[in-house]
Amino acid sequence: MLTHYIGGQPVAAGMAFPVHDPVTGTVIRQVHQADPEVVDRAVRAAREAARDWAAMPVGERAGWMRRLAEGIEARFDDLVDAEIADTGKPLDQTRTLDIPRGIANFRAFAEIAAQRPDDAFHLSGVLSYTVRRPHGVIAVIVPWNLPFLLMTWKLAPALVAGNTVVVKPSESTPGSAAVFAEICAEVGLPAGVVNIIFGYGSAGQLLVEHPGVDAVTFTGSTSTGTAIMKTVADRVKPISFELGGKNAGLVFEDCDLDRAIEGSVKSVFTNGGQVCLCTERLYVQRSIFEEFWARLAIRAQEVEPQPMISSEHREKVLSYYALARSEGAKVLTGGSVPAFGDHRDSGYFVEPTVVTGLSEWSRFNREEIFGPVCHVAPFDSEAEAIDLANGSDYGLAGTLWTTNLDRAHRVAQRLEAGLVWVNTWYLRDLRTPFGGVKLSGIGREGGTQSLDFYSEPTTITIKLEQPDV
Ligand code: 6OD
Repeated sequence: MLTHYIGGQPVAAGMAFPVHDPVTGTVIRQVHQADPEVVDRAVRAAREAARDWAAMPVGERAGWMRRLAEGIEARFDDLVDAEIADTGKPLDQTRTLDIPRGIANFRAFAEIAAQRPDDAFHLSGVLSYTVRRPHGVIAVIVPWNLPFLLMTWKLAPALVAGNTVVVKPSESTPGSAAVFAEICAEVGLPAGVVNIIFGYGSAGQLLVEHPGVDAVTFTGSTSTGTAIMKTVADRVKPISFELGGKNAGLVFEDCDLDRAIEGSVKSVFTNGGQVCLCTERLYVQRSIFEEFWARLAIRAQEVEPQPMISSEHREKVLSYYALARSEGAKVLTGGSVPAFGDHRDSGYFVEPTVVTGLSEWSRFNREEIFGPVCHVAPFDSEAEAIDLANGSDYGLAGTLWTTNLDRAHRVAQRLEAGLVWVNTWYLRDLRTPFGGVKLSGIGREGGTQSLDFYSEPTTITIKLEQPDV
């Protein structure tokens, strides 16, 4: 039974809930659900630790971040196992992306924070400078699609900036967070600096509304984001939200076609399409449209199906497959449930799917699906491609496939998105701002932008006596 981690101790309290293996649908573990008492205990533990942690020089906190990175390295295989058990991710992806990014997150933010100068302004005998203070206690609400990557992406800057945290992982994916709790204890992180509570959305709700929580960081659906926003509005808590996406990929006739097809396969189907950055709308210049979709459909058939995180999520994705048909789409490949003839048939798989023929105003083309599926449509001009990409309520990521350098810059700068990739997808430099516009979120994390969110500046202004000269 997985227990909460509060004040440096395992805490077995609250009802039990089951976690299912998405590959087989069977129950793999039981976990304690945080009730109001558990949430309160976790926030109090974080508050008690906050003063000493904030008073520690940043260089020392950076040292703790490096120790956590080493702790992750030492428990690498356990983290891989826990992450795969909860998500059904491929081993290769887990070993090369999910867990290594945890190590990279702690190392990167240790460096960025330790090297960051304060601001100073001098003007006609007036000296102003800023000092940055942590907020105090941060609620970290983590989704199920990249559980370890996204938990550490938020924890590292929050902690190095001097905050203590209460983390609430998704109810579907508590495993790697539970191993991380053990790592915190193993490296000797001061008690109460990291607290981890488990449970459904109701536990997250109790956490964000707790008066002892000073700020909230959340990655997940736009609907949960708006609910959190309403909850924290009365106390004006700072929020950082990375929410949904309906990301467009633009494929120009001057692209390297092989590269564009392989890149699009990756951007549509990675993690079973369960990444907020995945492409769900592909627009292809008309002269190469037929060849592109035909080859994409063949490649989609070669993609190993991956399980959706839960039976509910699989039902949601399948409901969009049905919606596509009822809205008049032509299904180019997929559109159903794969039959393996083995234990996976009771799991949460759906077929990688490509459809075409829908209007831009169809629900299929407007709503985030979060599965291994995209719609392909032709365009005639660069201006039309930009309009199509921008014609969405979301604005997280865009991807361009072109060998024309001028076009790459021109189009990239006109896309209404927080992130644009050219001839690649999901290539990350952790120092860059990361986040979205419109319904895709509020604020940016990454590099110094994370440190800005996890702290507040105080400006100190001194009138200097002007010496007689
Ligand atoms: O790579 C990252 O830093 C990041 N924040 C990825 C988010 C993916 C959302 O599904």
